[in-house]
Parts: sequence; C-alpha cells; structure tokens
Amino acid sequence: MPQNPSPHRDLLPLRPLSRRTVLGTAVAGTAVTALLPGTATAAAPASGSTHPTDRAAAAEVHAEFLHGWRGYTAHAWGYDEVCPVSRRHHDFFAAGHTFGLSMVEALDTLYLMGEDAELARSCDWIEAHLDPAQNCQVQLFEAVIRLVGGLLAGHLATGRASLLARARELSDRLLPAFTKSPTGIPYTHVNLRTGAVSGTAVPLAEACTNVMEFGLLSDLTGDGRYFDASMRAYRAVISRRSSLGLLGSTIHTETGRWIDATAVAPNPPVDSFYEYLWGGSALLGDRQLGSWYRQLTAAIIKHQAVAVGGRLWFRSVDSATGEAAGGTAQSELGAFYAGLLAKGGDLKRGQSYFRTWSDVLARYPVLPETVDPASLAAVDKGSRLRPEYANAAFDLWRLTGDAGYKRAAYRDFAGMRANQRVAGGYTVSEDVTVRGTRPGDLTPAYWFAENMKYQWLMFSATPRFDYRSGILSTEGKVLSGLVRR
Ligand code: DMJ
Repeated sequence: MPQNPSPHRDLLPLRPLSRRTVLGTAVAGTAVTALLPGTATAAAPASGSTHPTDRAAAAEVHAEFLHGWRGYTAHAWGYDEVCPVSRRHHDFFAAGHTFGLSMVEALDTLYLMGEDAELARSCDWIEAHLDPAQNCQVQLFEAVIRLVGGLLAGHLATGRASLLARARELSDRLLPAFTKSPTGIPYTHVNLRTGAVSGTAVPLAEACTNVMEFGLLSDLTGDGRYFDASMRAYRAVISRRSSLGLLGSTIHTETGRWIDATAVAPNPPVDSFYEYLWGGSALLGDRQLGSWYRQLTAAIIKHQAVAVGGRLWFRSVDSATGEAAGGTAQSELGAFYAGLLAKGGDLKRGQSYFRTWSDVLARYPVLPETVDPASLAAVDKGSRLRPEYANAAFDLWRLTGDAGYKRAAYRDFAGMRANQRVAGGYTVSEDVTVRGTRPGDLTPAYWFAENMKYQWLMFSATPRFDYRSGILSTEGKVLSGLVRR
C-alpha cells in the first residue's frame, strides 16, 4: 500500500536539488550554468503575435475541442480513434477490438469543460460496452496510462462506481505482466483474457509508468497489489543503475540485464519513467519515489545536460562511462521535461529547457517530432499532434504565474488550429516544413486527454479544478484535484 493512502495529503513540493549539484556542471565546452537566468522570466518570444483575453482564448479552445469531439462522435463513436480525413475509425490496441479509447481519454476533459451530457453518454457507453476481458494482446504501458488512468479520472469526475470497477478489472487483467516476471520488471504485453504475457525487451517508460494509476487504484480500493507491483518494478530497475547513478533505456524482463545501456533522458523510450517518480511522490506522498527522483535527476544533470548552440539540451551517454553515445536527435516528447524539472525544484533549468523548445517552435508552424539540437533542423518532419510543449507551459505557468507561458501555449494552440484542423476534426501531419504541414489522417486519443485540457485549464479558470494542488498523470488525467460540482 502507499505509505500515505490519501492522495490529498502530503502534497508538498519536492525539496529542490541542492544548488551545488545544480550549478556545478559544465559540459561540452559551454557552461550550462550560463543558460540559467538569474530571474524567473519569460517563456516564448512569439513576437508580433496577438493574444486574446483569457476568456476569449478559453472560448476558442472549447470550440476547437468540440470540433474534434464532433469528428470523433460523428465518424468513430464507440471505436478507439477517429481518422478525420477519411472519416473512418482506427483500433488502437488490436485490430478488430475496441475500447472506446477516445471517450475514455476524454472523460475528465469533458467534465472540466462542463460538457456534462457528453460525459454522461460516454460513461453510459463504457458501462454498456467496454469489455476489459477481450481476447487480445494489449501494451501494458498504453493500457495503464490511457485506459486505467482515464477510467480513474472519469470515476473521480463523476463518482460513478462502475468506472472504478472497470479500472480495477482491467488492472487485474494487466497484473500478470508483473506477477509472471521473475525480476518484477513487467512484460510489455499481456492478453487480457488469457493472461499470456510477451515482450521481454522493456523500455524504461513502459516498465514503470504505472505507479500513479496503480497507487491511486490501491488507495481507492484498499488493495495494495497494484501499488506493490509498481514499486517492485521501480526497485528492480533502479537497483541496476550504474556507478554514475545513470540508467540505460531498455532492460530485459527475465534477466534484468540492460539491452540498451544508453542513458537517453528525457527522450523516449525513458521519458515518463522519471515523470512518475516525481508524480508518484506528489500524488501518493511516497518518500522513496521522491528520493529516487532527486538522485537520478542529479545524475542526469551532471552527465547529460549540455549546452548546444546556446541552448540547454540533454545528450545521450553510455550509462556506465558517461561518454557520449547513441544519436544526437532530440524528441519533442522530451519537452515535458521542462515542467518536470521545475516541479522537481529546479525551476531555472526547467525554464531554460522550455526556452529551448520555444526556439524550436519559433521555426515551425507546429513542433516536428525530432530535431537536431545544433541546427534545430527537423530530423523527423512529422507531427503527431503532441501535447508535451503545452504540458510544460501549463506546469511552468502554475509554478510561476508568468503570463508568458500562457502566450507560449496559445501560440502552440494557434499553430495547431491553423495547420492541423480539418473538416472532420484534428489530424497529425506528415511534414511540418511544408506549407499546410501535409495532413495525415488520425486524431490520436491523447489529443482529447492532453492538448486541449492543458490549454483549457490555463485559460478557463474553471472552478472544477483545484489549481493549487491538482496532479495530472503523464496522459493528462487529473488524478487529484477534480472539484465535483
Ligand atoms: C502520451 O501518450 C503520453 O504523454 C506519454 O507519456 C507520451 N506521450 C504521449 C503523447 O505524445
């Protein structure tokens, strides 16, 4: 069981990293400290752009959310995701199997936006149709952050016991991924009906991005098995850190050996591994998670923080030697780390990293998937309608109150609206370097959970969210701080 069973207690911010640790690092020829301003200022430049009032921005965000939602309900209702161009649907987990993923992901966003009728009909569909015992293999990581997290947030938003029961049944069917593992590091996939497991090469994000959902589930049900499974996985991974205090990126479920010992934080496939150390600590009041977060973050800052082109980036290194290893391209998925660093107590470095991504955004209509840190050239020119930049803006705005982060978020929103809006909703892009960004044909379900929620929370001042203490998961689910009214 979590040490502190109430998610509403012990929400103290983590102790900031010590100043000596934070500032004692200079790498790659340029002092990283030079990138850290003396004052807590400023987000994105966004020069020349106009900014509506918060009220007007909230109305715009709401309208665009509904545009995407109508695309889903009109063309893919009852299925996982909408293809808004072809107006077809997409099965996210397994062909021929639906979990109604987009509506599960949208539940707490619908609540926060006051869309109570849509929320009710989504809950009704889930109660009637969401089958957690389907004979198909699902990816543990995605099932936990999207489905379990979505059902839990939906339960917190509505009080419907059926959503908690569904989250619990689903989690029971996911548990074999942990309990069948000799090391405690979960298999990547599990068959929901048979409990058969597979996938022994486990990226760190997939191993441990579950303690927030499973900890909360243990708290709500009084059944400690979920939280215990998560903690065993964390212990198994972290006990295998190098003498430098670094972790690799992919590990073997059964042997516990590193398959890829390159430390790549905050990039995938490790990104949310670190996010959940802080998040689990904040949500559950677990001191061990907080301690691991601080230790591992200190090692990342020491060995991976690097100044490239006058900007803060994180290089990939061999976890054993600290020598540069692997590629240099940086993933947009890592942009969330600006917020995480700040939440973890290193506000200045978080702000610095946010400026890095703001500089990238200044070059493109929407952020590309990966960039070269030196030139900011897009390496992967696609855009998967990602939420990480808005997530970081939201976190930094909550911590600082600096309206610059709202402007940065609005710029992200406006770029998305101008380039990724189609008649049937919102879509991913094939190439952000060409005019119009060449539309693809998918609204990823996380768009309903994340992008629009961060924007809405920043501009709406909704009384349905506790801005002081609310805690969101990596998938944007509000796991603490929903105010029922
Ligand atoms: C989301 O599913 C989650 O935020 C996850 O942690 C990684 N990023 C995707 C969306 O980009």
